[in-house]
Amino acid sequence: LRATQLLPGTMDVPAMTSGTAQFFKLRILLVDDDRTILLLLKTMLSNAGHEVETARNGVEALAMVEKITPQLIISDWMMPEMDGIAFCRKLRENPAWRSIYVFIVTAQESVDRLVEAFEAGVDDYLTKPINSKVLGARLRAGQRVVQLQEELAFDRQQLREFAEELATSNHRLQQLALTDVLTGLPNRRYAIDRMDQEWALSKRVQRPLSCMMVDIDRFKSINDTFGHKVGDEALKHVVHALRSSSRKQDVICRLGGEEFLVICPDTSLEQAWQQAERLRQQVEALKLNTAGKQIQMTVSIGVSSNADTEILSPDMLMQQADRRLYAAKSAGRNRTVS
Ligand code: GH3
Ligand code: MG
Ligand code: MG
Ligand code: MG
Repeated sequence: LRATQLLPGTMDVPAMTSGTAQFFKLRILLVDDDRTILLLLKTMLSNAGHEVETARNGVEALAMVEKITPQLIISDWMMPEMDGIAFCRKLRENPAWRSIYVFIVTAQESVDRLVEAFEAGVDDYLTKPINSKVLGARLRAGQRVVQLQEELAFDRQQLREFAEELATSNHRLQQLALTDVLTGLPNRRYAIDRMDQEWALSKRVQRPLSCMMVDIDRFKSINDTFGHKVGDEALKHVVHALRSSSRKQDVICRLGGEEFLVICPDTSLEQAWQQAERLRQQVEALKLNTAGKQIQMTVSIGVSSNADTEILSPDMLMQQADRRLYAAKSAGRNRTVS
């Protein structure tokens, strides 16, 4: 009796897709307090190829939604504990469940009731007794919406991943553009930017900023004597000495060739000079051997500080250090001038 009441006419469900469109399998949740109706609908929809779960009331349904995240729900209106409308309102409170396509099944098609249902977040309704052709037709409409939504969500996810990849590779490119390949130190471009920043910071916190310009002495002759490869290794040893003689806050940059800039924030000229001397002595003490011969290396260093009232810009600070570096060269190399 119930079967005929529910499904007058035929039990077969029309194909879920029309034309050449591919069948789109739905994850469906059926909610009804009537076991017979649940079973009938479940059989029908499962036979049509869908994945179907059932719940006996709104509370059970919410738990099931949590568990399987259905794409489509067909819920009875009148149920004990939590009716279909209350269930739908609850469902829509969760943003993750906003896109679930919801049918409400009602006995009367009164305007007020339908308005109430749509206001609760229902997408479509079915009237009892459910006609299988009508169900099939409306299911297809719901399917279309679900499919479009999933395609959109997929595209959005793809876009998000693409944007992330782009940001990562952009960041890598930027780093690459600011890094010296041989030593891994920041390069001249970075040095100039960083110098500007440290200058501004030094003015703001009213602490001195110093810098040192370091150049390897007669490096060309090391290359000429031992070859470029050995020259590269020798250069790396100097970088190591630069690192070990510097403090955490110092910024060591390779300006080019065998010339380095060390930015020393919160450092007076005197402190920077002492640090430079430590570096100079470390390089002098380096024991490098190649092909049975010892490589003797030294550096010349020019030191400057913005505590000097004549230094009015980061550019002038670097120029001052450069002038003093060349003074150190002229004075015989392997020395620090401040
Ligand atoms: P000075 O004491 O006056 O600084 O003499 P110098 O020979 O060090 O100065 P110069 O500027 O004439 O030569 C620098 C040399 O450094 C020239 C170049 O062959 C060498 N050089 C620059 N970059 C590299 C590098 O990455 N690897 C190697 N092996 N040599 C380099
Ligand atoms: Mg009921
Ligand atoms: Mg040199
Ligand atoms: Mg040089």
